[in-house]
Amino acid sequence: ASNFQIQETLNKLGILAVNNGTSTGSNWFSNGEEITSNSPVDGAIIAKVKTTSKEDYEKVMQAATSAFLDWRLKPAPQRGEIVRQFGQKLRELKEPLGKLVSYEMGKSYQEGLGEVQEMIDICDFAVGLSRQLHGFTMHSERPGHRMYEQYHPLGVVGIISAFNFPVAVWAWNTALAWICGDVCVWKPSEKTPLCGVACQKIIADVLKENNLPEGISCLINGDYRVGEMMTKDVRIPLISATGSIRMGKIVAKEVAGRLGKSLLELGGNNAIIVTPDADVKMTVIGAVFGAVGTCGQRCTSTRRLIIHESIYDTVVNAIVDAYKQLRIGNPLDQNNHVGPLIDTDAVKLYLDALEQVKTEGGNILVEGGVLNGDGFESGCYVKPAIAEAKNDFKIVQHETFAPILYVIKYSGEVDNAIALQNGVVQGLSSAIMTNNLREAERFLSHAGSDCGIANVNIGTSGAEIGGAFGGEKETGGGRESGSDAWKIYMRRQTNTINYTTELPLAQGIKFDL
Ligand code: UN1
Repeated sequence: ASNFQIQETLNKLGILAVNNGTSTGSNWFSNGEEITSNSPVDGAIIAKVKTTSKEDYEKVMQAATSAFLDWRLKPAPQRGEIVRQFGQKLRELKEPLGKLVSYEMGKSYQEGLGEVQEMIDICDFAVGLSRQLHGFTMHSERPGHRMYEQYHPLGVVGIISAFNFPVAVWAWNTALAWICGDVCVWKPSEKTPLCGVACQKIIADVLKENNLPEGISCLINGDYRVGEMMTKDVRIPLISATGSIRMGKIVAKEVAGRLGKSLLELGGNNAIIVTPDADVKMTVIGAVFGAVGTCGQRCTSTRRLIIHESIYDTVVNAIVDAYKQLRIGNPLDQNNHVGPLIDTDAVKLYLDALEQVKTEGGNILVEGGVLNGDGFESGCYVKPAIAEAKNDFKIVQHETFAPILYVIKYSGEVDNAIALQNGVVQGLSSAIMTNNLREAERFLSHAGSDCGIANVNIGTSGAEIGGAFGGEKETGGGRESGSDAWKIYMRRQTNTINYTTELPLAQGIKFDL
């Protein structure tokens, strides 16, 4: 049944239809070996997509670098108009694109739609920004001089994105990069190549309708070897990469080695602190959605709950009860809360983590396990699990991309909880549940959370696009999306202009000829 549905969805998106898994997806310049996209929903082959060979890559880069020469000359608000049209197309295609995300990646249909909504939102944000992109003006120490700074387009931006947000993370980068006057080359995850093809088709149509070169948006396909072509390429001044810490360290080194810029969004190990003054009902909703949403595969997923001993039993019991209500199954069926993991490799990592937490002395409160039988044929459906653990367990220190929640008890002051929350190498998202102003402000203070995102009375996931998104420490330090994240996509220039007939030197230096 879902195969039929996906056929219709692919047709609506205008990308090549499925023919029992034997047909190929759109090529978009590429002629390399084929990768197969399997749906974790039902295990079916959705399509095959050709990867990018060295020769293909060269063609893509030529298209991109030549498109940049035109694109950068277009006034920014006109670039914004193209992004506005792209956002409009996304509104029209929200349903099929959301469905494809759900079917190819496995997140719930609601979350698939939410992801497309994030794309639409960042387009709106970028359109407004295209009339700004402002620098500062400064007062010169010299009479009759003026100083200001301006931001210029950077060039080709390379984007490497992960399977878990197969469309939105690309849009956060491209919508901003485009209004900044850059062109983009995108390597989506090899686990979700069709989402990449679908997005490329949408923007390619917009560019064509406006008689603009397709090189403004380029797609390359394949695994890390294809990504490497970009990280090593001096023609790409900025690489924006989302994925594991391991991947980020390799990218950072490669790009820094040629003095390029990188924007890194790597792992999280996000915690919610639950203090004695927490609202238990809100805590349960925030923690459960944070831990099991997207089957625990968001960088912002809630991995740890740090609960005060005085309400530990109450909160833990309420959460364990809530887990009993969770329905696991086909994510396109809106009655289900939890869909599959991305693939069977992820299932293995999930099982290994559960083993390890037991070995290290953890106490399982909600048993995990792989589901089989009717509807679970893909082998990717697992039960969300909860384990009582210690923060310094090796497995708790590690980000497992799966629905495993570790509960950790703290006693005494909120500072003890903050120390536990900060006591990991990652620094993406964090939250505190409390109605106590002192605790909340302490958590947000210089002595509080060390993460890029710190929330009060909401969970760790579900960030809005208006804020800068990213994290500290091994999360990589990058910021994407809202606030002034656009600045990394541009080069800054300081300009000093003398409108007198004298040439005074700065710092009062005398130099008479
Ligand atoms: C990610 O998991 O890569 O805050 C990003 C959230 C989403 C973004 C997650 N808006 O959960």
